[in-house]
Amino acid sequence: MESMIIRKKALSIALLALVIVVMTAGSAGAVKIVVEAEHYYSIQASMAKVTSQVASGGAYIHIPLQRPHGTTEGAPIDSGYALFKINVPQAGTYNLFGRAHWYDGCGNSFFLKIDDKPAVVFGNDGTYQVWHWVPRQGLRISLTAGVHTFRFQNREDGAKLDQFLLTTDTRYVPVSAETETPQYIIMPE
Ligand SMILES: [Ca+2]
Repeated sequence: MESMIIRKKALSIALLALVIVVMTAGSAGAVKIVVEAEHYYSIQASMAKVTSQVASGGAYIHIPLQRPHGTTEGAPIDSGYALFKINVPQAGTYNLFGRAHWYDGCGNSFFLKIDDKPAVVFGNDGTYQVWHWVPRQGLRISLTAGVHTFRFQNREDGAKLDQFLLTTDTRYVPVSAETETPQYIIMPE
């Protein structure tokens, strides 16, 4: 009887130690994935790549400004998009940020569709005419290990994207342009 209790105690101590090891490994091995927006897998107009001295990697993608610029919250004029294939190294909760440049309050968002999930509005903040990371606290998403697709799609003309970033470190907030991590980015053959 007593040896049974001792064995149970030893087992629970071993389990606790295992939990601690797993938790420590998780926080120490935070994943950060940085993708240049111009390194898409595929692109469809009116989403377009632009070379630029002020963009990270010398390029960004955008929905070009229309003449006249759209000033109502109507449907997008086309379904232009850029599609990315990212090989996520470990399952977990990730925060997603985009380094964006918005024209104005009617040119400050994309639709973002991850895998087969419904598209969400990405951006729509009030910072215009300057590169900045959005959303401020990141978009919290759950990802399995393996390949996932990220589709930034036309919602408003005048919206630009330079990079996007995924991290399991939920306290991390990007400030300036980041160094790309090409090992996670799948490009066409
Ligand atoms: Ca870029």
